[in-house]
Amino acid sequence: LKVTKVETKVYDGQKPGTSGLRKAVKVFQQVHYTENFVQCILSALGKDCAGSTLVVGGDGRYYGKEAVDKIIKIAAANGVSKLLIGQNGILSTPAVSCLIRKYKTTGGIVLTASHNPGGPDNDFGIKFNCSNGGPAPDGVTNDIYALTTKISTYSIVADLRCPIDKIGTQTFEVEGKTFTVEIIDSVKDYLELMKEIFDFVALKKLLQGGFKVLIDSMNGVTGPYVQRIFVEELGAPVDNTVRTTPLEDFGGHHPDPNLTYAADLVKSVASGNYDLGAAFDGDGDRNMILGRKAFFVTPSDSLAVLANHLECIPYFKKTGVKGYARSMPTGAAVDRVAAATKKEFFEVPTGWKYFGNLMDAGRLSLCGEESFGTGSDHIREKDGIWAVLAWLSVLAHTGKSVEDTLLAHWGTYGRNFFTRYDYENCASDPCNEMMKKLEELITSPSFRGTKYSNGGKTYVVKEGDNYAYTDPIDKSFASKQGLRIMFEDGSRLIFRLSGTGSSGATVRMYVDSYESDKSKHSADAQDILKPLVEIALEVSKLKEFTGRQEPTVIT
Ligand code: VG1
Ligand code: CO
Repeated sequence: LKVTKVETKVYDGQKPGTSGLRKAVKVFQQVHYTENFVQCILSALGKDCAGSTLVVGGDGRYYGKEAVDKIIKIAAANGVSKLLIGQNGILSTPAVSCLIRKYKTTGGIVLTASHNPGGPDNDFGIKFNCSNGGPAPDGVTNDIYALTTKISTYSIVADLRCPIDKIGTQTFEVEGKTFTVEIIDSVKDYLELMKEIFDFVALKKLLQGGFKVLIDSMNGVTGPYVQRIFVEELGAPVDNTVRTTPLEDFGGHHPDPNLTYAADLVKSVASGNYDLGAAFDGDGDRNMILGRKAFFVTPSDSLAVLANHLECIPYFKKTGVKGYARSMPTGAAVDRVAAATKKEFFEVPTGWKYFGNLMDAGRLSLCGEESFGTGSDHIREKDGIWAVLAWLSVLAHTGKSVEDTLLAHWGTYGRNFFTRYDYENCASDPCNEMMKKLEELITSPSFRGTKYSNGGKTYVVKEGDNYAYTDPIDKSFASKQGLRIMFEDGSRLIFRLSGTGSSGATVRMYVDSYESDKSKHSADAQDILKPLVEIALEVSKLKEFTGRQEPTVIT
């Protein structure tokens, strides 16, 4: 087979965001668009590209198979020696991370737009993960982006035909060199890892002893994983799992596990006889946990509860518990567990890539984000199925219900009330203007000490800034990671523009506030946080700038 060089032109805007390049499918379908980006990923590997092995797979969304085909042909032309590809292109994001680490590959290419809707009129995405299994750090994505602004040709083996529907190895002869493609079972290696981490005997006993779960894969990639792990291995009845067939358009839904987009699950768990409900996003790295009667566990609390119970998971008995971390906007509940257990604690910018160095350095065991992401150093991505198995391990060990676990946690540590308001798909210019004005206001010297009152509560500004982070391991610096307003009592308001949307701007407004008074712990977060929400809207003038009276989604 022969390599050909194809002339191409630069496409603007191939800049990876919080988690890879995410655009409308129609954008990726433009002539050479996908090819350009894939070529730049491989070019950015430099001398590590020739002879390398890469993992390839994604969440099964529309355009995934075409993208895999292009990657095979371009990888072959660039001297990659082997690709490990999930059958039919299916691999969850955590499974890719697992495979990269297990087979010590140079990296992997993940084809997903995560929680964004799929289908011909929706989104697609391409993300590169490095040899540690984690999303490429800013340094690498900046290199890839720089290459996309200069590209003039890409290399391809146009005549290579490689079906991806059957497990097995295929070899090709490309200009005298052997190129191998191994199509692998999408679930097997990930399942083996889960069996090393958790006590499957204990979990099976729980699920067969009357503890009922309802698990919703939202027609994303986790379906086959749920079937194999929860049904075949742990013996959950098959009708306790729903939407387990991966669909290219996720059934027309938004595959995002939260109270709004997983409303069907909430309804079923609220009215049914289930002890735990769970849902995952399109690529399987996010999770939502519900208790009986749909008692909602915020991701920030979920992280804190797991941190407080790691002794229930065999893996951590082996590795010990190193430290804890959360992204900056995440509610500060885990901070208290870290302090009480005298473990190291880190706050990092939004995006899982910022946890990787800490894990690689052996300083971080468990971390999470408010955006329904929870995970540990077993891989370098957040992991939805892992999170559910972790919760089941805790419940099997303590014999408590989800709700009682939370009440006990708040009783010990107090409760951090948290909410996030999303204003999706707003016009970009006014949002940028809002952020600019807000930054000027909150960083001006006179902002400190300002008093804001609402609903009978008064908050005094302690500090305001645009969050910046220096990685403790390699000293890399990330600036402009979100506007923070911190009050004297520890409450925080945070504003960010999303880095995962494919068009327009999405404003995220986060509110975190601590309450030690036990009598208030069962209150509704929206009631408790109302004064702070009003203050946030007032300070930012969000309604004026966005023209939106209400958020698109509240989580
Ligand atoms: C969002 C979340 C962030 C998460 C990212 C990727 O980013 O806020 O916490 O890491 O999505 O999640 P942003 O920039 O839109 O706020 V997912 O499940 O892609 O992989
Ligand atoms: Co995701």
